Formats: sequence, C-alpha cells, structure tokens
Amino acid sequence: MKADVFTLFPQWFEWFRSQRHVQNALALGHTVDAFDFRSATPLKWGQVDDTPFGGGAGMVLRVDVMEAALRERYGEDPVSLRSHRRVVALTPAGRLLDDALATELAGEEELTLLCGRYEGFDERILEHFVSDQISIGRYVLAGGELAAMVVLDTVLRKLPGVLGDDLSAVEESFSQALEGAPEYPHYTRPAQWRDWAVPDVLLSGHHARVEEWRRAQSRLRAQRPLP
Ligand code: 6GU
Repeated sequence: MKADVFTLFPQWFEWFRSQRHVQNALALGHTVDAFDFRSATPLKWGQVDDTPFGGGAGMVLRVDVMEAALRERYGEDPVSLRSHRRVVALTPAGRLLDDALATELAGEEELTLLCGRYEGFDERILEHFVSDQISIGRYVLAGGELAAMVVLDTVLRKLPGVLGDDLSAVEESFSQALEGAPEYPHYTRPAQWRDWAVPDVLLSGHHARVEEWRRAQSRLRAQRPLP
C-alpha cells in the first residue's frame, strides 16, 4: 500500500513511522508519506485557511490550497483523482471506522488521507476531491492527524507479513472470523497466581475443546459487553 497523508504537521508522522508494525510494513515495500500542504500553497505568507463566509468561529481550509497540494503530488486535476484512488478526508461526522472498513481500505493499492484542522474543510473539497469521509468516533479532535494515524494503524496491521503472525489479524475482536464479536480472553504463564487460576480447558491440550470454549466466550462477550 502507498499511503499519502496531507497535513500541516508532517513531522508527527515521523513518530508514527517508527512504530514496530509500521516499520515492518515499510520494510515490505509499503509507504507512508506525509505532505505539508502549506508547502504547496499558492498564497503569500504560507496561508492555508481563512475565516468562514457568513461569519462564525474558527478557520476553514481553503479549496485552492488543497487543489494545489494534490496537483503538485499527483500531477492531475484532483477532480479525476478520486475516480481511481481512495481520497479520504478525516472528519468527525464521517463514516465511522470499524473493522470492516479497515479491511476494505487494506485492499487498496493506494490511499490518500487529508487531515483538516480548526473548523475543517471548505465544503467544496469534500464535494469534489474526496471519495470518502471517515470519522474515528463521535467526538471532536483538534485535527485529523490522530485520526489518520488510527486509520493507518488498523489498516497496516492487516497487510500480509506486517504482524509477526498473520493469523493475529484474522481472529481478533470484531473480525469476520469471530462473526464481529469481541475476542475471547487470553492467558499466559503463570497458570496460577494468588488464587487466580487459568481456565482448565486451556491447559488440557485438547484443541477442539479450546476452540469451542473460545467461540463460546467470544459470543458471551458479544451479548454482555464489558463494563
Ligand atoms: Cl476524523 N477528525 C477530527 N477532527 N475529529 C474527529 C475525527 C476526525 N474523528 C473523530 N473525531
């Protein structure tokens, strides 16, 4: 996957890139590149946003600035870009990110993420340049950067070879393998700590029974969510 992030804070993504599973993805030939849309602005003084027409609080990212940044990177009219590449705007009111959406994005060869700040994007950016609007939850962050990292984190770990064991990403909470249910509980050594014992079935060496117990636990957690 070739992931491009457009942001006012490209240096934040240097930290993101240093994470182990992201490093693994990069070593496999995937890319995560951050572009500063301030560096492409056609405006004097590096301006990227402006006050909203009609008045009100905050600043709005300008459509001309976003167009210049996308044109510089892709050498084409951003209006046609979204017909052959997912161009995602991170917006609090967008489609909620879940495991199914992450799996869908992991199937893309190329991905563009646009991070807004302040009051967000000029509506014409969303209308004409963007194929998807994604939110990571119903609350407002100061900018889309952390949301972009959340999206990339969950997408990159699904790519083959990125986790130590590819099966880690198959049978986990909310996955298709568990029919969308939360994952079953895990235990490791010591088998006994204080008076807390590991469930006997996990020590039985009986694979089929372990499987059966895990499915049942997973289903139970789906019915009774954790407090
Ligand atoms: Cl994608 N962006 C911002 N600014 N806030 C958010 C969000 C995104 N998702 C939840 N809150």
